[in-house]
Amino acid sequence: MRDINISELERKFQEKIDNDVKIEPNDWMPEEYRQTLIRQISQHAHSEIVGMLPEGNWITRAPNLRRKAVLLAKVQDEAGHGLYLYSATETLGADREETIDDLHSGKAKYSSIFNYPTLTWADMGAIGWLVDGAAIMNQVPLCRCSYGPYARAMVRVCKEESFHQRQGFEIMTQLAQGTPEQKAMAQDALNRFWWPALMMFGPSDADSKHTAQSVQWKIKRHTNDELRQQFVEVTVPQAELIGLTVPDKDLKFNEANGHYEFGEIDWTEFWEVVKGNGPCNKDRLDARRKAKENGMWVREAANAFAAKRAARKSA
Ligand code: FAQ
Repeated sequence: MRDINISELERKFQEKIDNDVKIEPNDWMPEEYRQTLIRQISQHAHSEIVGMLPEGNWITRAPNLRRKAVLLAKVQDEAGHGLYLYSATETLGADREETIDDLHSGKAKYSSIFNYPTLTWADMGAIGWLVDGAAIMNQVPLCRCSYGPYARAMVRVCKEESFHQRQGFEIMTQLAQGTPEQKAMAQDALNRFWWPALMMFGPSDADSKHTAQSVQWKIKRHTNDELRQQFVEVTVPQAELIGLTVPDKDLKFNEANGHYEFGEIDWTEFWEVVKGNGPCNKDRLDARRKAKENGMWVREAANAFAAKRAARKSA
């Protein structure tokens, strides 16, 4: 009897999804759908928070006041994105402290891209242009995700990411039009960030274990390879426009079908970084753990204040 009821609930749930009706926190949902969302949204939240570190590294060394103000605002935006996303996981019943502890223990994943170092100022341009550019390509379809709170959070996030992408492209444009040394610095940043940016879209469709189910549930609207291809289509002409060269000897425009073809991603490098063996994985987690320890007194003070106020109210 119970099985029949569950399959009826599942049928209605899938019917809603098929009709593009949003699933809201109090609606019935299959446990696997809930777990998939908690996994993806929490990894996304961790990426936003860890993603503050590579750019935070350059706030004190921005070349002028305007650049510094813009970078500071961008890094703060990323913190805001992380907070919306942690809140979205809470609507699914996840505990925020446990979610964050999973990041600090190394159990939870975050985007591979943030495990690469930011060596020069041009890296701020490359991150805005390529990393935020890839993030937008992935996140615009998430505005139509079947889960309401995630989809709505993505609307504002995408608007902000769009500003981030433009400020990065502006930095790259200026450097590419600058002195030969500045242009070389921009080219070097593109060389180092191009392939890791392509890896952000995740494993190839053949190796992606979650895509088929997530597409059926309309959590994902496109496959990893589809989004990666779109990113290449949009970004290669931008590089050409500012006189930079995409570091891929196999890249070519196929006149017959109107699409770019590009070289093979180094999947061994990708999985090594995902497993924790990238150039900065250890530094990134150490920095997050240290931030939690350093903020302990603030949380203790806030809790003590809240307890005192509650006691005063009930007296
Ligand atoms: N890095 O079966 P799939 C940003 C994992 S936000 C690390 O294809 P799925 C803003 C994946 O989790 C950037 N791990 O998985 C910003 C899974 O592991 P699991 C983050 C990766 O979920 C800009 C396994 O591989 N954006 O940049 C990666 O269907 C500048 C198998 O993969 C999001 O999180 C990777 N690149 O597709 C901030 C967007 N790729 O959980 C600061 C939302 C895959 O089974 C500065 N997420 N894995 O152990 C998504 O769209 C999806 O989760 C994908 C992966 C597309 C990332």
